[in-house]
Amino acid sequence: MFFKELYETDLEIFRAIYGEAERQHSGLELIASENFVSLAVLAAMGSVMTNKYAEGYPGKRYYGGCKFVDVAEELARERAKRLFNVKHANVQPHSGTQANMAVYFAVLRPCDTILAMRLDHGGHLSHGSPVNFAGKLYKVHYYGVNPETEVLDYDMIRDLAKKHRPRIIVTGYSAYPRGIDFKAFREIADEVGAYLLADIAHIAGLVATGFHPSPVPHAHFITTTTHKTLRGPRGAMVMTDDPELGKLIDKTVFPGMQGGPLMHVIAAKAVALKEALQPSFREYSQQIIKNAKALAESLMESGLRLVSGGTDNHLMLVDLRELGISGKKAERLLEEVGITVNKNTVPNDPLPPTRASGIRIGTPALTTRGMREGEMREIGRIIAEVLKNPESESVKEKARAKVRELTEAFPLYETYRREMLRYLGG
Ligand code: DSN
Repeated sequence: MFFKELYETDLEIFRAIYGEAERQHSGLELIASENFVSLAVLAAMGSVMTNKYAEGYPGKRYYGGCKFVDVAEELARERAKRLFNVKHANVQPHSGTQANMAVYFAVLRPCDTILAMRLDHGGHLSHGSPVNFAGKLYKVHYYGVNPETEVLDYDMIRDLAKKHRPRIIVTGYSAYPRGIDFKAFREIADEVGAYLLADIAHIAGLVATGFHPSPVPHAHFITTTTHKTLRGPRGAMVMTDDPELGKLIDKTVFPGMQGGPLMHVIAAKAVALKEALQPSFREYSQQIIKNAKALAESLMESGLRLVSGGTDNHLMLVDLRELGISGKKAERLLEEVGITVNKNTVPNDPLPPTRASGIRIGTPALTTRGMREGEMREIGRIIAEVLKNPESESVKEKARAKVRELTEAFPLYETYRREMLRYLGG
């Protein structure tokens, strides 16, 4: 790392980065979409590959000097294909939304119909929210979870598909704690002649290691971010098992919607994908799920209600309505004791997303720190205590002390922080 140069050039940014490293170490990160990358991934991201223009694809660039960035992109593509057992991968999209945009632009025309999950039931903005480009360009119809069970209801989805005849059906969610039957989705898509897009951003690491069923070969398109359960740099990919659709995706990403790819990020994606191909990543994924189950049980034993009564993946949704506090307030209360979560709507939420009636909690980041079921049970008890006693300063004080104990026992980025602190005179 080049801390000396950063320190001498820009002390304000140096301090902000140090502050963030300390914040990550000294808090309990339970945002379901976040994780901690390895130093190897960090090194690739902070590399000279950021300097290189490489419009096009390996072997077919619009710039000279692409010999080494070609190596990086080829490795990323090959590793993605191997990890997900799929025939084609485009590793250039800068974000999950842009990956989804590539799929829509490849097969939809403006005003075509999308069928996707409602945002307040766990869908994503880019699946057709009216405030997102997808909702503005396309006609969107929504499905939701079953009101009784709070899980996907494939008969209901089939009826909606038959009624609205979408050109594409979107599955894969941002806040859904249960498994997805991709085969059932494909059958519905086939019945109405629709494409199927599986956005596996949240569950990619679990899919890659076999702890969630794979959308391959069922989905025509698979999109994922690379920074959630996959534990790579911030970015995304589009995959397909159909080589013809793969060509269409490549053309759509470049020159269709992006210019120069972020080659340093693509190099970091390659590193993360190599890490994900190791046996230790399989153990990691399994532990994410064990941890989520232990945390969910602890929260429920402490009297909190979870949407759908638990979790099968890396996340859970706490419905706060019985406690009489909003998601916004719960997020703030937990932040005060060093626990980071995000407010989240629950199905049919009476509150707007800016306040929301729930919080979303996920275990990928703390599992990376090495925490196991015992720590999860303790964290569940701390969360429940704080939320049930929102006005109690003594409860918060005790919670802060316990959070400190846990974070000190599982240090994060220790050498990185120590190295930075040397310049700050610590
Ligand atoms: N995918 C969202 C999340 O789950 O946090 C961010 O867009």
